[in-house]
Amino acid sequence: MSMQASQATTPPVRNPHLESWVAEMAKLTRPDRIHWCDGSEEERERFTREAVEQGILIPLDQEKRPGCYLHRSNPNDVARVEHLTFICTRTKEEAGPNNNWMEPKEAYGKLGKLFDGCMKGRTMYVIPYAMGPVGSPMAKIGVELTDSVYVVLNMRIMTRMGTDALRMLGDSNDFNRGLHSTLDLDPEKRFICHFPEDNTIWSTGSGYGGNVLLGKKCLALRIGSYLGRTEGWLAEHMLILGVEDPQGKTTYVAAAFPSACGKTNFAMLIPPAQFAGWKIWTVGDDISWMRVGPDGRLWAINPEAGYFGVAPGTSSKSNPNAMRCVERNTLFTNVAMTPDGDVWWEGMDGEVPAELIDWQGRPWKRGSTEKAAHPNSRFTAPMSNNPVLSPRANDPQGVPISAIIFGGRRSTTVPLVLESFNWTHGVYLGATMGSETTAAAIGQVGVVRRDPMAMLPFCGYDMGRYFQHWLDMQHKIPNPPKIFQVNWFRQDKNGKFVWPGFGDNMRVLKWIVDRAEGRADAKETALGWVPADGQIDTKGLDATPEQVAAAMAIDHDEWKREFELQQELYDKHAATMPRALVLQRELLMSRL
Ligand code: GTP
Ligand code: SPV
Ligand code: MN
Repeated sequence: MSMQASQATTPPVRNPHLESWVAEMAKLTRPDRIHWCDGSEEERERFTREAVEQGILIPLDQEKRPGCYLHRSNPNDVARVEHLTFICTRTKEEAGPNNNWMEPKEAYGKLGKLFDGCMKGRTMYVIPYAMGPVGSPMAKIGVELTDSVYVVLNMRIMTRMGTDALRMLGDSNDFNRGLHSTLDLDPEKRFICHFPEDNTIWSTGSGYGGNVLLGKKCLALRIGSYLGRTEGWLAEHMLILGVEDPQGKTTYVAAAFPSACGKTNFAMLIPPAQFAGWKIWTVGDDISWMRVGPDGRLWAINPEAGYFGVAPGTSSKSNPNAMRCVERNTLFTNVAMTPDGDVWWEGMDGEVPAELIDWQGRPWKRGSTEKAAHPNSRFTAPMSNNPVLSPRANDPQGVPISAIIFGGRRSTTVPLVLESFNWTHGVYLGATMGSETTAAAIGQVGVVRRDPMAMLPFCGYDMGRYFQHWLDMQHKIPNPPKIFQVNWFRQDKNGKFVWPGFGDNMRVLKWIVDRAEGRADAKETALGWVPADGQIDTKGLDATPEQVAAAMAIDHDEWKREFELQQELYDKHAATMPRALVLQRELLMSRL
């Protein structure tokens, strides 16, 4: 490590492959200091203190929110940047029409120039981390090199970070190599580049969430999906939850909803009062890695250790468990601050405060037309804060999945719940899913786009091949989960949600679990199986029978239009779209 050696802490576990790569990256970026993170409490305290001194973190009232801090990102840097995200494979075909592609040599050259000397005067933090429970055969190791202490503190919550991860790696060369620099946060220098063939990620010019916490979307989903295809498993944008029935039997479900479409809420759901004895346990709220177990079932782990959750809309009414998660040891990004040092966002409990400091640090008054918190403001909370954390969340084997759910945000057309006729039809339902865009990514909000399996921004290779991989998985899973589709977001003519959602989604989930266990009735429609009359328990539901009917309605004219909308997906992926999915679409048309 030549000139840096005297200013570097020593790695707590030695690994020559890792050390030579760190030295090489240090030669490129030229930091003043290199710090090997051990993940200790002492280290967290020190970095938190330094981040406060530098104005990167703002302490909140430590009595109201012990261990909690606020971070304000650059206003030009508040969400994922899909147009600046690249898959850098040898051929463009490998990345597919769903991804931006850059030739690997060009990408290394372009970002190499940006990285050249960029850490002068700064510290390079070496963050070893594990995605997945310690000791899990499904876990993967990554190492992120970054010049952002905010990234270090977030990665410490979101992953198993530090010496434990290094011990898991041992002297192996099999780890994801992540390099990140905020540079000067110039959007012109912002690139998120993935090199799946090298198990490498380079990220420049951003300091926000999915762009820079490289274990999350970059490794666990984009690189993960690529590895999953070659190694025969699935990396998905899915929550994982356990449904415990009154007899104490727990059934596990995984559900893919696009960004900001309800995964965290569903994963922490509290059933309505009359569901006595039913309980939901959170395994994960964003990502699921699934493999076939020795029993022929699909087994899932949550590779993460924390929640990077959407703040707006979170309240003790919509998601009481999330409110408990953020009571302590939580980092808030781009929320508003109250005059007494607490946090606030649109949709939180109680009266809107008369005065606030908005997410950009400006004074804000009640009645202002501008939002006080950014629509994509978030909390980073350790999963150990979750009162309904599944006792199996740290199980190295994961949990067996009985049902897979796909769900989009659709104000029209898509009914409350459907069960697929079979696996291939289920893959078709997931593949053709549409959803209205949200603030989780930069761009227009509220426009319907195809978001296959909620993976459009996260699939690290050609989407047609990804569909084929899903179809192929059927032959590898002797006891496959059943596949369902849901939509919580249908609206009436006045733009009001017809289905109350949140805790009441239990009513739909119960039917799904009962179907998976073979104990509920369904009726056939052109789209799939739907609950037979009376199968969705509406006792105590705050909705009229007309609203429930509107949520479940299937309108053939709307579906003929939907059928046309799907054409875009089929055209875009014509080169690799599996025949089986073309056939599924033709079958739907003939049923309609
Ligand atoms: P990412 O972290 O971006 O992947 O998002 P997520 O899928 O975990 O979304 P989250 O649960 O944070 O929900 C996003 C927004 O949807 C929040 O503002 C919620 O209040 C809202 N939401 C969640 N569930 C429901 C529901 O059942 N009905 C309605 N109407 N809104 C919901
Ligand atoms: C998402 O956008 O799906 C997220 C947030 O979960 S981020 O980590 O920023 O991608
Ligand atoms: Mn997500």
